[in-house]
Amino acid sequence: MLIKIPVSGECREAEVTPEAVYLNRRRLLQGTLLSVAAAGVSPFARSAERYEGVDPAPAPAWFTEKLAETRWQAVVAQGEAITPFSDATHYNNFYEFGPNKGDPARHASALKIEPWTVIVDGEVDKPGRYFLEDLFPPNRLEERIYRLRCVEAWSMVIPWLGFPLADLIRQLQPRSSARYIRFETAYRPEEMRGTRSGFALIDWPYVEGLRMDEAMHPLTLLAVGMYGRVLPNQNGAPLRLVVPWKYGFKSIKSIVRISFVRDQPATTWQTMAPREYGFYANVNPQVSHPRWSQARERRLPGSLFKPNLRDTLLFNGYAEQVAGLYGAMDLGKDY
Ligand SMILES: Nc1nc2c(c(=O)[nH]1)N[C@H]1C(S)=C(S)[C@@H](COP(=O)(O)O)O[C@H]1N2
Ligand SMILES: [Mo]
Repeated sequence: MLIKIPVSGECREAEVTPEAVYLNRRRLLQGTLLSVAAAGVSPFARSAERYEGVDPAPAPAWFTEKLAETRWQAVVAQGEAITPFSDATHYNNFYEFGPNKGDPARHASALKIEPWTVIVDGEVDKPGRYFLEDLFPPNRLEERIYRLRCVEAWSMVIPWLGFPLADLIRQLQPRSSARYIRFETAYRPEEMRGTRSGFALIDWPYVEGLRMDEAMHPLTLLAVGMYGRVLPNQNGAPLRLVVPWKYGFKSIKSIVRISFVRDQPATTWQTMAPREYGFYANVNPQVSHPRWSQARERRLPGSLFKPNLRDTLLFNGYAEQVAGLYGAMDLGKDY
């Protein structure tokens, strides 16, 4: 099914490419000729080779098959560079593996991701325990380049591979009583050293949620890859949520359970510090965190001498697409 993502946030590949996308052109050309000759694969198929410095990593068959048909859909403002792969994979928040930005890259490989199952339950006609491969809508994967804005005031630009959450929701047939979706991350102390330490007052498993209309919005993605390859464990393999107009903590990683529920779910950060982190968590430069301003952000990579600051945009720059979801809401109150 074709979704049309309208308006100004959208731009064509050609507009992003020159200064923005870290393409390895020579390898791309060679790779294209080879794959066309060998297998008749679309010359526009994307793969890790298109990005500089990306280790392609062995991928399961379902991923490789889908990759050949991946559809490009860039949703990012013009002139913004894609964050280098090494930064996107070595500066992470994934508290299950430790509190420091380097911990996930060091420790997330302990997470066993094959086989992976996801429980679907609640107000839904097709509940069950699904293997990841069986959960996929029949559509192609799409590549989406989105800004990721953390509530800690740093940001990146990441090319995700995935499919719209809406496609999966339609397939699972929620009942009209389902007004919210609740997501749960794996909780495996054996494999997740951050959950073993006394650190963090986090009450595992990590939980996030969306209102149904937010979940159905065409920008909301379930990602299985990034930079043309499978998701690295530290980025939430094998299945994570990406909600680009909300602070990064909404984009829950390594999902093992999707529940359709009547009431707004209690989510991890909101439960821990309700005055600091709301359920909605829409990116908003005018609504400060109690301890810091959200008006600006540090675009990674940066350095002490060149912090690469930029203004934070309402809804992280996706206002035209998503502001309508919040028409009557007071964004200062429902932060
Ligand atoms: N399960 C889980 N999901 C999580 C987190 C986490 O600690 N645990 N951190 C969140 C936060 S705060 C951010 S900013 C993003 C970071 O995603 P990235 O590491 O892929 O950039 O993941 C989010 N998803
Ligand atoms: Mo974050």
